[in-house]
Amino acid sequence: MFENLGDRLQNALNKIKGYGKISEDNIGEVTREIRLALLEADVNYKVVKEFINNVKEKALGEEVKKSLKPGEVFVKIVKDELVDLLGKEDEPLIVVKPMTIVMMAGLQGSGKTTTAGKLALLTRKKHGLKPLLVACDVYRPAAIDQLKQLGKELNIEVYSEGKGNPVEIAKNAVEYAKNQGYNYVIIDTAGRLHIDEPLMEELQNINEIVKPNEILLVVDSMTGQDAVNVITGFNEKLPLTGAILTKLDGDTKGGAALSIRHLTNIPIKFIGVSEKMDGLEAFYPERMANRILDMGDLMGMIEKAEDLMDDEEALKAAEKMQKGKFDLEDFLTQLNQIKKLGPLENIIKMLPGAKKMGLNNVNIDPKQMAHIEAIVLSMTPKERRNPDILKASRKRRIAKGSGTSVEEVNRLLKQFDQMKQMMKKINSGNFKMPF
Ligand SMILES: Nc1nc2c(ncn2[C@@H]2O[C@H](COP(=O)(O)OP(=O)(O)OP(=O)(O)O)[C@@H](O)[C@H]2O)c(=O)[nH]1
Ligand SMILES: [Mg+2]
Repeated sequence: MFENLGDRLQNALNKIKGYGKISEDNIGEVTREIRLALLEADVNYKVVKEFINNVKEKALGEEVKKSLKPGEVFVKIVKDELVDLLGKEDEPLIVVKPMTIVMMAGLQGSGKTTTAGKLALLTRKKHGLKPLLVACDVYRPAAIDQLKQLGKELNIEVYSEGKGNPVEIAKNAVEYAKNQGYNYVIIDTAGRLHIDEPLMEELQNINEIVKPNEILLVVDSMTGQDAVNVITGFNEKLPLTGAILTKLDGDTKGGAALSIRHLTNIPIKFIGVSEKMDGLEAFYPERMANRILDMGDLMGMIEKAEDLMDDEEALKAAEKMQKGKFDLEDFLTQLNQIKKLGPLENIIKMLPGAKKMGLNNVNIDPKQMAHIEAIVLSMTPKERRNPDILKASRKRRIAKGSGTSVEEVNRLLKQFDQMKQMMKKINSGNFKMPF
């Protein structure tokens, strides 16, 4: 996500960090590089121009002159400007009313149907809402089945009348939702290759009749420069309340994201980061700017962990760690929790300075994780609680049982020991993060 842009911005900013003085002359090269980086990432040229002007104006202002570390203040200015571009304040991501109606809009293939499913799952899981999906794409033959399939997978009801008038279907669906106790109605609509009159009219009609609380524009982030036309086209015809950028997991330059807010003033609320139903993330401008500039996204990392981990288990483990009583039995529980987080690489990337430490491209071999788990599983509960009793013959048995070698068993035990030492250090307050 934004990797190329991030690299280039970081390179430009690294140069200026050490500057003792900032003047019109010496920031010329850096601002030129920032300008190119943004343009090459497909950020709209008007947006880039204003970005650079703002940065220059602030950089040559009084505050920077007075500062002892002007280079670092410059980096901060660029970061703040980036946050501004991405959306400034955090918006309420989910509108919650006694009955919320959401309409999805967007071009063909942008990800409306998939995102409708993801949103339904998220509102149920995170906000405890009762979502109902509504099939209003009556044109594409397989569209209704696609939504029904998602509904089945998620165990969320799909309201459908087959082919018919989308406006009527939407109206009936809201009635149905009220009667059945649903409180979050998500209307999936048809897409077109280009913005055309009949599509817009249909969406406007649905809007007039069911009066959605939210109209979310789904934008494929691979669209590049043209995204701006799509976004302004929809924005002129419909009172959009937010945008969702999909396919940010793909090979996208990201510029569309950096232009939406500035050109339309609608907030980006979510980003799609995988094809799977849990691949929808809340969009926070500040966190995204941090990620782009390799300043890490610790909040995101913690939230992700909190979402997936079992609170009670985590608390128990933390307590044991504090008391220095963490054993291999606990380690096994932790391994299982970590597995729930998905590929570890994705988590490590969110650390501040991950790129600088070369951690953005690490490959954690799932086989190695499996070996570790097999070794611990081949121990008896007594051995896990008390690894000191592991002498040569026991180690041989464990190696054989787990299909590994005695060296591997030894390595794991050594690593576990080191981990325990580190925990002790952390607990005694003698530990400093390496960044
Ligand atoms: N990798 C990735 N794929 C996505 C994401 N969102 C959607 N897709 C894929 O994009 C394709 C199109 O998604 P749909 O949800 O069918 O798009 P749509 O807007 O409903 O399309 P129409 O109904 O034809 O207008 C599907 O193959 C989805 O799996 C995402 O965030 N990441
Ligand atoms: Mg669809």
